[in-house]
Amino acid sequence: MNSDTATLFLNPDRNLAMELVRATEAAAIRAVPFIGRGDKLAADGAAVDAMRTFLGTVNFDGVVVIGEGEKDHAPMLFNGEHVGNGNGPACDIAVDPIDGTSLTAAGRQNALSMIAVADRGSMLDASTVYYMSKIAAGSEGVGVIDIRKPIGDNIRALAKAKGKAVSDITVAVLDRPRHAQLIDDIRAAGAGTRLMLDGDVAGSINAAMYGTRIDLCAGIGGSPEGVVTACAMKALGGVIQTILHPVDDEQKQRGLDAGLKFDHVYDADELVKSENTYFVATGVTDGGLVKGVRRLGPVIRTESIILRSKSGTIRRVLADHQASKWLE
Ligand code: VTB
Repeated sequence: MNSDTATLFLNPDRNLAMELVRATEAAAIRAVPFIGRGDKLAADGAAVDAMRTFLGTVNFDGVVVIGEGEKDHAPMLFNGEHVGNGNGPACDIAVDPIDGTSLTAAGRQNALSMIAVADRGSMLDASTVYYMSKIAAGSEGVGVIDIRKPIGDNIRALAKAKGKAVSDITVAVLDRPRHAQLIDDIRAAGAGTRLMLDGDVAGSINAAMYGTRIDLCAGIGGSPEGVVTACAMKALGGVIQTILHPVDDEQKQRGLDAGLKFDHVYDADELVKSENTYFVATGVTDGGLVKGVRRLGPVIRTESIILRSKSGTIRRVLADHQASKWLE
């Protein structure tokens, strides 16, 4: 047992994520009435309100680095807002009360409420550049995948590292027109795709966890989601590599002015400069990572996943909440 392990198990400290999960549970529960109702803003508003309320009970001093937007556009959980009760570690926090508001409004699967936390000042602020190209895999992909290489090379290298046939490799990709060539290249290499309407954070986590059907997650997705994914990858021992993808010269200039680098590979250590990361997510609707909120007689059942980089522990938490305490 090395000294770090001994320290952890001889002197266990608290797992902040065990408190944070109450905020994602609350957000998921409050989003339920809006599932399938066609109003993604109303769903998001209910989840934001619930998440912020419960974050106020958590013993930490969090600053929202990735939130609902700038203060003049987002009344709550705006970038720069302080959350938590102020007693405890100074942290950066990335919140997505609903990752997949369109999924929720449409009543589709894979909507999640999620939070990522790391030491104060450690999360990359890439808010000036909305998208980044990403590739993510589990521990077998560490030192094996390379975002600068063609997807076919990465598929073959990962298959070899995992001891799998290329034909058994599945790559999760957001189902977007911008990915048409990527999807063709994946299939031309002999692998299969798992097309996602939304949610490449869950896609990347599924690629990094054991026992899932996804081996790799690739494509262009949100920069905030890339930072959140990096927090999860550090807990899972997985790998993520990203390259910022500005949509126009104006956005690229804003990124340069913010000190961001282009044509540069941001890996997990650059996306979040901390070895003490937390990630929690609660299912809003059923999905590949966790089940959605269910009503079972007098209880409301939530399923959450809780990850922490220091221990590498992966927790799944089923919670039965007394419906009478949640429903007016
Ligand atoms: C991405 C992905 C997110 O929205 O940001 C996507 O990372 C947005 O892509 O998980 P488009 O702009 O092409 O719609 C999500 O899927 C959900 O927020």
